[in-house]
Amino acid sequence: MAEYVFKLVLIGAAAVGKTSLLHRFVQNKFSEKYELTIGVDFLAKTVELDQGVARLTIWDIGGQERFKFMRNRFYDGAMGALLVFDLTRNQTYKEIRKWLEEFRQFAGNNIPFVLIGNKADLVEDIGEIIEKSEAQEFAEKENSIFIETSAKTGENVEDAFIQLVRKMMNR
Ligand code: G3D
Ligand code: MG
Repeated sequence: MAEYVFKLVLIGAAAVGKTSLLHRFVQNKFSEKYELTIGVDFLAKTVELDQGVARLTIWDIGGQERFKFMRNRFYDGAMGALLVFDLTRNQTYKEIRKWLEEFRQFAGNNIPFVLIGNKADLVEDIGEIIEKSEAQEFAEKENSIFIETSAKTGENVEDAFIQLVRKMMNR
């Protein structure tokens, strides 16, 4: 079976749920109190698909501007990204272009990513703040896909990572 080694990065504004998604995917856990991510951290996980086995290292960064100086190390060798915004905060959606630009600048132009709208569990109460069709259109235009997730319930979390891994395998 083919074997792949991939570095992925989780990017997006502060408090959109990057650390929560990482822990949900790797440890199948959700906790209300992760430490604020300081600098860079990563977790490893191996996934087996029909196309082969992928050994993943998934890097998590604080969304805070003050960590800019760590960007080189963070993005170096990245082969895919989960670009995350918070479905309940429009400002985090507005920032995805900036994150995508930065990702492409540091990691390369044609590196696959998946656009994630996280905290889907809250949308029922709050209502749809970011139009799904708009996020979908944006993703398609950038040769990507849009997936709504909840790190809290686990909804679509594994699917989002797997879709990204498939994209990386198909490159
Ligand atoms: P970040 O790593 O992108 O900065 P975190 O984000 O994973 O630290 O999450 C920020 C806050 O959002 C945390 O709450 C976390 O519990 C919450 N959160 C993350 N994902 C979800 C989700 O899918 N649904 C809901 N309802 N909440 C989520 P606190 O209260 O610690 O700020
Ligand atoms: Mg974090």
